[in-house]
Amino acid sequence: MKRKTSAPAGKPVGRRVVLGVLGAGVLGVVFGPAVQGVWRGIRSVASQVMTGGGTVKQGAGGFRYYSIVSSVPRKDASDYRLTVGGLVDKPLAFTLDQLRALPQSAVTKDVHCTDGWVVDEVPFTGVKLADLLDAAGVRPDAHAVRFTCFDGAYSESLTLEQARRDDVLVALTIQGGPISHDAGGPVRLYVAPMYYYKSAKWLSGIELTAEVKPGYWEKYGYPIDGWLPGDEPKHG
Ligand SMILES: Nc1nc2c(c(=O)[nH]1)N[C@H]1C(S)=C(S)[C@@H](COP(=O)(O)O)O[C@H]1N2
Ligand SMILES: [Mo]
Repeated sequence: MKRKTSAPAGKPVGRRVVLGVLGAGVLGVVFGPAVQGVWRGIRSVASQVMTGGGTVKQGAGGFRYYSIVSSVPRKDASDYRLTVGGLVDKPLAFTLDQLRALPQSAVTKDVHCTDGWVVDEVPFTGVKLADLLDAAGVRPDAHAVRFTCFDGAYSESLTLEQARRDDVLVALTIQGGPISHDAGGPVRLYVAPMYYYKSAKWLSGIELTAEVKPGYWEKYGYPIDGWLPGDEPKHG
């Protein structure tokens, strides 16, 4: 899996630098023009926050390993559960085998982190999030979906319309194999049209809510809509 050379290579220079000290222009010089616009000002916020207690390290195949907590329990088919609850007619809980038995979809797209690294053409497979929402029966007063993780800390959210897209998966495989623990397995969210921070690792809960609840990084200034350039729907 090749890595785009426009992404910052090797050691993440400047990740520990306090963001407020650096203007967006300086960040642009340090990191190059790979990520533009709103992201240039807030990129690397994630890494700086995580040096406080979480982890950033070089991952496999061009990925970096991100976690906001220093250790995450391991789960497998024996103890993994995914709940679907909140504003639904029928709250559900799935084991890993039950998720594997549902119809699987494939999505392949470049993965982009707001920190500037990119992994080209990453194939994911899994269950369409929309299928799980339909199985639970979304109530009319639900307009958003909140995701929680068995790391006990991370959260993300989407509007219901975003969540129903065909390229949003509850992913069970990446690059042709099971999702490793470090990559957020056994089950992670994959929101293909958005920056990778929207793709919650170690997914354990899907909750239908009346309105969008800001996720973990949104508290640090990340936009709730993480559209990749060109993927933003015309109607907004
Ligand atoms: N639970 C959890 N999910 C997460 C994160 C995290 O720290 N914890 N980081 C996000 C960010 S910013 C990115 S870029 C990707 C990183 O995925 P990777 O560690 O598999 O490369 O996961 C996203 N999902
Ligand atoms: Mo990220």
